[in-house]
Amino acid sequence: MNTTTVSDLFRRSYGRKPDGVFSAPGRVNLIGEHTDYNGGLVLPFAIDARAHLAAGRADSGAIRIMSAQKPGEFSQVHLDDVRPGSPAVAGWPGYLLGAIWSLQQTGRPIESVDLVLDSQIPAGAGLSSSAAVECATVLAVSALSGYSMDPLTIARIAQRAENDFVGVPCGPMDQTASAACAEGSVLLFDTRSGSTENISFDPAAHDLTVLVVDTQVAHSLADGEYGKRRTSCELAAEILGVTQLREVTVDDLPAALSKLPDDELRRRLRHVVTENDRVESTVELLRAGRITDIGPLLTASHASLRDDYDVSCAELDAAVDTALTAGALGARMTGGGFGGSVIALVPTDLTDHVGAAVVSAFAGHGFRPPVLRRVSPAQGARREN
Ligand code: GAF
Repeated sequence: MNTTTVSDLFRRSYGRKPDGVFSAPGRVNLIGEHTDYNGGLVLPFAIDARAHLAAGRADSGAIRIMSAQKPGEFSQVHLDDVRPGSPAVAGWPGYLLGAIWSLQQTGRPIESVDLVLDSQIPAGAGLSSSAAVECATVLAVSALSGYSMDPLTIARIAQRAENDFVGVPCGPMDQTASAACAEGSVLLFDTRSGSTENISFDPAAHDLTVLVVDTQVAHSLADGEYGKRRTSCELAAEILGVTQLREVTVDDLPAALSKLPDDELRRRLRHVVTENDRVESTVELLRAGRITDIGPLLTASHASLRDDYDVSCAELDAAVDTALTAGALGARMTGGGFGGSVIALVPTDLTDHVGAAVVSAFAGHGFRPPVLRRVSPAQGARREN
């Protein structure tokens, strides 16, 4: 569905034209995983799958929400009931209502609004469908209320929705990618300083393709493992006497490792420190126009997430190993892990071959068939009309 069709659905649902159509993209993270809640570096790009939101001002005293993907479901919540934990906000509408609540928490009065959502980003695939919906909602409702907002403010409000309303303790990467990425670029986001820089990333110009393998293993950050990783990192930081693990450099690593009391904490630390270093190396290569050379860094990131951070799974490992054997220059899980998607950097003329090899390997393992997508770096959240 596109801007015109989401507008049509709005008109059919609410009997008038929307006041605006807005959209925000999903993302893949090229490299820099589980670093964003450690003050570290991340390097995501927005993908060309978006959540569209048609929005219109209303005077019903309520937020009314429909979704093209859930045609039978209609949500109507009085403005006074838009608060965390209210029975009225359960299920998928919670992402939109959470964004509106979070916007209210900034002190900006919000009026009632009618919304129609149409998202082409699969949920649970590790492609940040929820961040896209939150960012599109913040953008739409703030624009309709007359507030102009920069992308990083949108991202912060959207992240608060995820943390304090939906209840997922994520870091700032996904919402920042969805709000602030530029077409044809990866976003270097330093989560310690808050600085962002879009760096040119054009695989097609080098006859390369980024292939996403969605393992169809639905990941959930709410199930506790993600929170446990965060807690381990906070504990390691406390023992080392630093505010965040970002303060530990690769040079400091041997000494820091020797101060930690157990193997699990040591492996968590080693992942975070080496991953920040890999992001820096990747950025250097991209700035030098050497995109073809980043493959080994992607693959090393996967090994670290699998062996030190323990966030991979059999399907992710099979996708990475098969893609590499079939000719990918590098491959890694992307996002939180425990399922979700792999990205592989593949010479374009080998993309079909690599995809077929992964499908065949999944069948051989008895896994569900994966879903393959070619992705290109796309524009962050924007007003469509
Ligand atoms: C998920 C989280 F939402 C992000 O904040 C980030 O921590 C990521 O996992 C791991 O890099 O996508």
